Amino acid sequence: MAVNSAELSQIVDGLSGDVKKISPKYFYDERGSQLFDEITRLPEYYLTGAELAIMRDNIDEICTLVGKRASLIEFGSGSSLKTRVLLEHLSELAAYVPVDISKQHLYAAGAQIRDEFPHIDVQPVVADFTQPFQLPSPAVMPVRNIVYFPGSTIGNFEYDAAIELLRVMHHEAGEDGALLIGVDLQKDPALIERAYNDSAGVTAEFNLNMLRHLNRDYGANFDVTEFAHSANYDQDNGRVVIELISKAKQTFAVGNTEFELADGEAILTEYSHKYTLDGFAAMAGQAGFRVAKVWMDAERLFSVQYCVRL
Ligand code: SAH
Ligand code: AVI
Repeated sequence: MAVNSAELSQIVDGLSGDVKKISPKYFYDERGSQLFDEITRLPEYYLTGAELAIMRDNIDEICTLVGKRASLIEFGSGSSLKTRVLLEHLSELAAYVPVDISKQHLYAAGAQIRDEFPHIDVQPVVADFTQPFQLPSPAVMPVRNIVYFPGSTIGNFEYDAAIELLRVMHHEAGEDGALLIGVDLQKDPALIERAYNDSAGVTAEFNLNMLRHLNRDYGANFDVTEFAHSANYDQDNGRVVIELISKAKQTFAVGNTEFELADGEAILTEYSHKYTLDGFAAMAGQAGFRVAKVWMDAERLFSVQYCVRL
């Protein structure tokens, strides 16, 4: 497979700063997407269960807000798990457009959705949603676009990048459109930390798999056995800091560029921000959205929010 030179430069740049970092989008090769699916089934990972419960408990109201003949455009659709609740209940949909960077996984999920919902026009798009990409034109003209962004994937973006991404969604939603988004909430730090340090070690495997992905597709030579998973909740900044910690002094290369790591030095692989309702509303406001409706689970662990244009 030819190495994508823009992505290679992005990886090398990220590893060249004072804090070494790699974008979380590199978690998601085929194995990474499967590992994420496993994470969603872990007892410690409260996010998925809470979000599914919110969707099921409020599906009639959500469907009324979505309305008829909308095009449902999902950013980072993965296995489209939560989307099925919507697809089962939306009586008329102009199209379902799942957008994801993880190609094989997206196509497999798209094919399965087509089998399960043969009446729905499913149009998968392989794209990095942080870069400009083309949306397909559905066979039936949609009345409006609903951008769906479940899972609290917004939390994997730093403040400015999150606003930029919300602005892209604002643009894709268009004049009459809206955003339906899953937003994880601040809570007991111990509960949050457990979700990212599961006892079965699946999150650790997910984190380490990023190095395998870079070795296979980007000409890196990480020794995966020389890294350990780490996830700590930084309460001051309301975010989980997920890192790979070097177990020894070592060198590695990505393409032709060599790097040194001290024993105990970290590579930052992901932030997972947790929000207050006010904090998210302010951020959405910066991108031109007003939060029109918030649903939460009984324990107020997670929220699903319906945002319209200001
Ligand atoms: N929405 C699903 C999956 C969340 S996991 C759920 O809630 O369960 C995050 C998903 O976003 C993965 O499928 C990953 O491949 C995708 N993703 C992450 N960064 C992306 C990017 N920059 N562009 C496109 N897809 C991305
Ligand atoms: C996709 N995203 C919202 C997940 C999260 O919880 O931040 C990714 C993840 N990282 C570790 N576990 C799950």
